[in-house]
Amino acid sequence: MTDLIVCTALGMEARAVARGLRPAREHSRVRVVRVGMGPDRAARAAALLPPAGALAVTGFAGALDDGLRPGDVLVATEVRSGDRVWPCPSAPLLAGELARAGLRAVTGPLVTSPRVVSGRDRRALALEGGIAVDMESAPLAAAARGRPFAAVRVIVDTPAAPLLSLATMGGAVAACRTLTRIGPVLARWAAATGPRRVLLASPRSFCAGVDRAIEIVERALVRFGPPVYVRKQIVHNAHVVRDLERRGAVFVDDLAEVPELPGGAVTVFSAHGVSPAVREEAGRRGLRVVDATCPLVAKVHAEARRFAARGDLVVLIGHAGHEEVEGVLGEMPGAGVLAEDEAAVEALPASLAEGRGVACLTQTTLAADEAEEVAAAVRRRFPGAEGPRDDDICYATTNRQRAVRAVAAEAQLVLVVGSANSSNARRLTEVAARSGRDGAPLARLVDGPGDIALEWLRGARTVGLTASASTPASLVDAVVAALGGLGPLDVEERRVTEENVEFTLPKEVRP
Ligand code: 0JX
Ligand code: SF4
Repeated sequence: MTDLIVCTALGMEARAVARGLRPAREHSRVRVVRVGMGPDRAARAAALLPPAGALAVTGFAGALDDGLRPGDVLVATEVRSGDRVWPCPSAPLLAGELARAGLRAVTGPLVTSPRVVSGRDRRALALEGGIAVDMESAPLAAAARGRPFAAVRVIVDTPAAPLLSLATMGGAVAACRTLTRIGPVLARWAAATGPRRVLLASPRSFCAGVDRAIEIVERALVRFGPPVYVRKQIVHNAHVVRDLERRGAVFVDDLAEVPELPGGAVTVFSAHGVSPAVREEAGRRGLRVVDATCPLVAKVHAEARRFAARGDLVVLIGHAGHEEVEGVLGEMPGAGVLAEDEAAVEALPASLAEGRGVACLTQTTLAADEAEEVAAAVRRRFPGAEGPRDDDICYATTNRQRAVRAVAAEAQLVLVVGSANSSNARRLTEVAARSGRDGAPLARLVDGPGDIALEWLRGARTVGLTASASTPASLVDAVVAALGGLGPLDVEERRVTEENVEFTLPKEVRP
């Protein structure tokens, strides 16, 4: 059976994409089929197509959306014709891959029209929600009958530069070059198709501290109205931050960026906590603070103050520059030292501990196995050192690491959904990479489906999937949906424990 059939309307489109597919044709069965122009010819050709693992349609398209420019590559999230809609769930994967290939990829609904549209027709289709229009995709989408299907079109004309204008003719040459670059991406997409199993690690995604922190910002926006200032990212997730920004939150790196407002600007401290110096500055500035520090981070602060007050040297195991680490170190000036790894512990001068006890704390989001090795080094270096407590690394971090270990043992690929600046997301990825049974699985941190490289999926029949404590569950759903566009999915959950932790809200935003 053919692995991939790529359909185009015109001969020039077929030749352009075939050039790009040439290398792929050496090791897989790829056919380029010219179906002719218009839905009727495409439907007739579709009826004659041989069976194939995956079906794609490519070529030129017209923009309906004013935001699209000639040369943009539209990856259809769905193909519409009249009342019929064919979803194309793998669109985010393809769009991400095209973007990494250097193309300007956008996703959105593609409408198939029976004729070339212009003027009023174009506006009518735009009002129905389509962002681009072609004349062949719908009958081909219908012919796919549930097999992986993709429609990838290069925009050649726009509402401002309609078809057959001089500008459009010039654009056709550039569009052909773009089609050639789309070829290898379609080949990688086809190579990633096939049935697979997805093992969902559970627990995954938001912890109680993140739920609370986001709710605090949402409630502050409702109660006080925008703008609500937030010191640092409320949690380390780009999607959460973008969503709250849209709703009126203003994220600042430093309190100095918060303006003077009558009565004091409403300012939220992030889930990762702040040092006493930041609290003092907020007090001096008369800011109306709402503290979203996770109670479990606050507990580590309290331990730091207790150890420092009794005169101990306090070794904090954590990562330099992380906001939580800066906040905790700020609680114990002159008493706290940071150790990132065993070597850092060995390098601590013995004189630091002369005449005083030694205690040890950890950041809440470390890899439990690594942190234990560093803690053991602290105990070797300073016999009698107290701590860290088992629950310094919080319940959510521990549970997500246990769960990812369970799925990694069975998977060829583990996807961790989370942002690159999230400590717990990075630790989950590292834990997964160390947890394979027969050799480590490939473990990758992705912010969303668009970050998944198609080559990782090639041959990965079992994919483990988890998300950091700061990642919305909707992003995991988006990854599952996108993988579902590559073939039949069998989704199973691997639950290692139940979570039922809840925290109360601070009084400023309590109902
Ligand atoms: O970078 P971290 O893992 O500490 O933070 P993130 O990703 O925002 O996770 C939730 C907040 C955790 C605080 O302990
Ligand atoms: Fe709190 Fe743990 Fe979540 Fe951090 S990861 S916010 S410490 S529950």
